[in-house]
Amino acid sequence: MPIQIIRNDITKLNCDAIVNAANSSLLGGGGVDGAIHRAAGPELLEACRKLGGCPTGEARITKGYRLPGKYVIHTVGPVWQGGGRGERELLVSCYRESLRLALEYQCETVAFPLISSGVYGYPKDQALKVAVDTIGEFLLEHELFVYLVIFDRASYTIGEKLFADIRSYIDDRYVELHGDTGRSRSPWEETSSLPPLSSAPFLEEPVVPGEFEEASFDRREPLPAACPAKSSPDAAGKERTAFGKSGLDDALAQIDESFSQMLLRKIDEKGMTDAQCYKRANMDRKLFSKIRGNVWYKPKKQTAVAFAITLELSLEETKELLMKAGFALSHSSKFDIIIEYFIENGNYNVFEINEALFAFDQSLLGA
Ligand code: AR6
Repeated sequence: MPIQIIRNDITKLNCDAIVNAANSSLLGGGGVDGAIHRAAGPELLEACRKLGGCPTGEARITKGYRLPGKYVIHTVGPVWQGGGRGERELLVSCYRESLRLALEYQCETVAFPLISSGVYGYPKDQALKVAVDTIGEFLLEHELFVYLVIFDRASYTIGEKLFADIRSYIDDRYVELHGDTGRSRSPWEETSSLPPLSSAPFLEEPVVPGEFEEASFDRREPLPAACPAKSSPDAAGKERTAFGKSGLDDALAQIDESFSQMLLRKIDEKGMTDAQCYKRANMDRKLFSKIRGNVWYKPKKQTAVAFAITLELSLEETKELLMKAGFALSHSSKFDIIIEYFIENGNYNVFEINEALFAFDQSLLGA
């Protein structure tokens, strides 16, 4: 199951559990701790008193009281002391222990703040990497939906060099595209052609009724007789012209491999199991079942790209897979150029790509 990075106030999220970056007394404080206690009401403090504190790197659970979610998992992150005092291990332990508690309490959705990255001073970029790596690793083995909640934009900074590299890569591709046509508009003036980041997972594009009437047919089976060519003799004549002698029926009978078929073929060729593939792609099992069960399934572009990345497809293969879902990679979109940048650099880490997409205000890959 996937991890999704969102920008939001954690107290507003309706998850089974939200995680609190507490201190070892568990008696409240500033930052996200203060916000959670304010939103949950005084009963939370009463419940915390009974827990008798919590050592650094461990976690405890209480109810959520007036919060939208059922539980609050309180974990105590390390105070940053330069990195040589076991801070990383303790922070990893905070995420693991919290996730373990969430599973024990049958939570399906959990939201984390960026633990230790505020008052406790853990450098934000490193705190983010620990969070993403640890949660990502845990989710390879367990079924949970995890939100990593970023409160302030500064928390989400990819390395300066990577940012500069991607930016100049985008500039170069843009110049390639717009260089000959008078004034070359900078990509930084445009508004994104993609939807803005949202606090909820993107909805998968449904199969449009009628558009994929043959959805349940295997492509090797003959297509159903209900073709538009039957509507009038005139229309039939036009289609014969467009498709040559054999007509529309024959053309459709030779329809190419679909997105779903190519995806499943590539998974086999790479020697992966379905589960390995959808988990690495940061994808939900249910969504993958839909794709597997419907030969004409039309995914969202982010989903298709996430699979291409997981399967470590070349740029050409990525374009082919996208084309089968009706998409292209163009130099008119920052999202597309960033994807191209990572593929060309042989970096197929979905989480790192998402960090870059986030930094450039683009939609993220995966669920
Ligand atoms: N939603 C999501 N994230 C938030 C919110 C919010 N409402 N408010 C702040 N953050 P911090 P720590 C982010 O200081 O570093 C407390 O006093 C914030 O931007 O809350 O682990 C405790 O009692 C930052 O990125 O926690 C402890 O004494 C992240 O949450 C101490 O602070 C964590 O910042 C714990 O320090």
